[in-house]
Amino acid sequence: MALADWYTADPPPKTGTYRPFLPFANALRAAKEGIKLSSGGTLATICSRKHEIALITSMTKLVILEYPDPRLRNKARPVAKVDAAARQLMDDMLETMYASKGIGLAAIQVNVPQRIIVLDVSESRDQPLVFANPEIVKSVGLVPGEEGCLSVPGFYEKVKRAEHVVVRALGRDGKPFEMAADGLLAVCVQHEIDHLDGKLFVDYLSELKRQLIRRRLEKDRKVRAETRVNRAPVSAI
Ligand code: K1U
Ligand code: ZN
Repeated sequence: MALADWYTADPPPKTGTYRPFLPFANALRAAKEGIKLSSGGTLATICSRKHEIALITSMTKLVILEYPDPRLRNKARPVAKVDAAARQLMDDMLETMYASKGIGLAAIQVNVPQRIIVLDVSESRDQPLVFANPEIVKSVGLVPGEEGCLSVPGFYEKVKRAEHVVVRALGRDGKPFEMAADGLLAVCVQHEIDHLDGKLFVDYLSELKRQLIRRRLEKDRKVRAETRVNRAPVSAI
């Protein structure tokens, strides 16, 4: 999402002529959701009134590739340094994951071949986790669990994964850390690391199931593309 560039401290009056000012609405949401404001406040005129504003760090909702897009098979390269560009990518990925109602996302899914994954398996959706160069250094047990994938929309299948894992990675601050995971977190971490190696959960299914999923998604995409053409204004055809 192209988040607001501005935050206004004082909302414009709700008169009959007032129409929602999108950047303002987004900015309020951003502020509520805890997105950082820059310190440089200034003044702007909105609806003939002066408002205090401050810059907000902009974020972007990225496009998620869909199976069987061959770019999902690319292998991600290690992140050399967690710099500002890597942090921006992490933030954009989190934004994309939350907007898509996912619990994880790998950079490969947004066509960036870097070893970065983001997750939030909390019910409150307020515990983001960010991993650069994640590696599983310990795994114990093998259990089946239901999996979905934002790149394979609408399909949920059982896959066997390690029950407990320990992940080593660099955090958003570039510092190394280790985290033990089990339950949904363990499943999700393994699913996301697979993405970085060009692997999808459908690869654990039978050829027959994979084909069925691929055909359905290809058909859906065709229908969507035809609907877009039919709805396009005459001047655009
Ligand atoms: O990588 C992805 O595409 C995200 C994926 C992560 C994931 C979900 C479930 C098991 C393993 C990995 C999703 O977020 S799919 C959509 C979803 O929100 C979900 C699906 C099943 C259970 C819980 C959540
Ligand atoms: Zn996935």
